[in-house]
Amino acid sequence: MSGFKEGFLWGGAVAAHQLEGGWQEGGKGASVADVMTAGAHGVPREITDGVLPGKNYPNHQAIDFYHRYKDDITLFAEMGFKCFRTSIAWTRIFPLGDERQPNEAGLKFYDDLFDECLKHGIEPVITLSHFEMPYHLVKEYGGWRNRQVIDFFVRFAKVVFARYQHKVKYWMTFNEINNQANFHEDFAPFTNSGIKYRPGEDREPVMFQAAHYELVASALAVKAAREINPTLRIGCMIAMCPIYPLTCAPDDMMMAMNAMHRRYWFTDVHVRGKYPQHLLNYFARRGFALDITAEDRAALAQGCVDYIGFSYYMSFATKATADNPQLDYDESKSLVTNPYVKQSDWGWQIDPVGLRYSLNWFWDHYQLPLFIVENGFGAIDVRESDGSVNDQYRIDYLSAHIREMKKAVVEDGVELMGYTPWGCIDLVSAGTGEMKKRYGFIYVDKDNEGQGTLARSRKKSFFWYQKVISSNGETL
Ligand code: P53
Repeated sequence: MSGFKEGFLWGGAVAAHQLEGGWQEGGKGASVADVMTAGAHGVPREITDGVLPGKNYPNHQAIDFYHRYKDDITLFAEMGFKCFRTSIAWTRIFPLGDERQPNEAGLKFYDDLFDECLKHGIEPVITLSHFEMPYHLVKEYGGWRNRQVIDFFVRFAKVVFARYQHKVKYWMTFNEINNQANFHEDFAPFTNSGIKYRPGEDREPVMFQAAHYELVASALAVKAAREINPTLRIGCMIAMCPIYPLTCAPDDMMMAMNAMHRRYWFTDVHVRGKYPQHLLNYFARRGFALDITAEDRAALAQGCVDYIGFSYYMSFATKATADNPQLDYDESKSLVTNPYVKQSDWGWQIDPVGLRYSLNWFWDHYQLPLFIVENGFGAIDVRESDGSVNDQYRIDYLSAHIREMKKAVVEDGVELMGYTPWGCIDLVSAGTGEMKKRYGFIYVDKDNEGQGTLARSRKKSFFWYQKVISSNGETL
């Protein structure tokens, strides 16, 4: 093969809460994203106890895609998108999360959105849960600490599979389910699982328990999808930051291997339907008594995913230290700077070769089709007086990554379904809540304080990506 296959899914990716806005329209309920304030690089987003007056909640309006999606999809079509990855806001369909009947106005919104995509020949690719679970489930049930949430999620999944089965073929269950491996910080436990830790709580077993319930819910959703319509394809979604050893010292290598175990075991369960032995041994060593039933194990075995969706932004590095004889990985402490790569303004290590490595790593481990559903460069854009944005740095980042992706396909023989760069239109950053951390090919006139006309304009990268798609990845 000399290049990307026919029908390769070029497109772009977003998530409902980061662009829709309309947070109370059409009967929508509040989600975890609606109680997070704006932060900045080094300033964490505040998670408030409900929506409080006087705070800045950037996701409430976001970029108003809820009202402007037709124009935005027209711009995606102009770039030549073959697919568009977004998520369904769970709170549009089940505003509280524990209702028996779905909200018709929310269902209708996504019918219209998907019809609009299909009209332009753009295939929707849909994530079920992308950092936006109903806040009511957090307050009343403790989020994914609670086994009952499995039933609520599976009900939601069945409703949307049945409703959209003829419009959406490719689905993913939980976005970046493995972010919560970083359980010492507050962001990932809350966005992944609606978990707020209590002071002094032993966080790690709580994370494993929540992740287990999500994995069971994911497996039950996969099974349900097959029963509803066997042509549906359901993937997992993993945040891939490969972890390199800082040196070739054997202990550094083992530290990196353990770190990979601790960040990527989620994929083993999604793909193989069972826990890897290293993790069961770790639970035993740490004395974690988790609620994992025989019924759960059967569900996991029957709900293995069809493909692996993953995000790739950066690689990590780690090293062994004398105070850690078991070489246990703690993401909040174990990472070191890689001296061989540069970083973005937000400290993300830029490593295109790491994408080729990641593709090979997934392929060697799992032999399932892969889908790069996020990749991109968050940067500060400057708009010239004529309105143009000369984002050559973004073009450089993306073209370097596509080159490595091509090597993985052409030279290494990895099976790759598609590529959807993140934030194809500027949107609210998940990690910081900022607008100024931009990823888009399309500029949106809005700043960190929420000021701006929300007008859309094409950046230099817009025209570049248009050529990438029309040449099927040959013109970079
Ligand atoms: P932002 C951390 C590490 C890698 C990906 O991130 C991450 C995160 C969380 O911040 O999230 C994914 O907006 C996520 C998107 C997110 C995107 O990467 O923090 O799936 O929702 O916007 C970029 O720059």
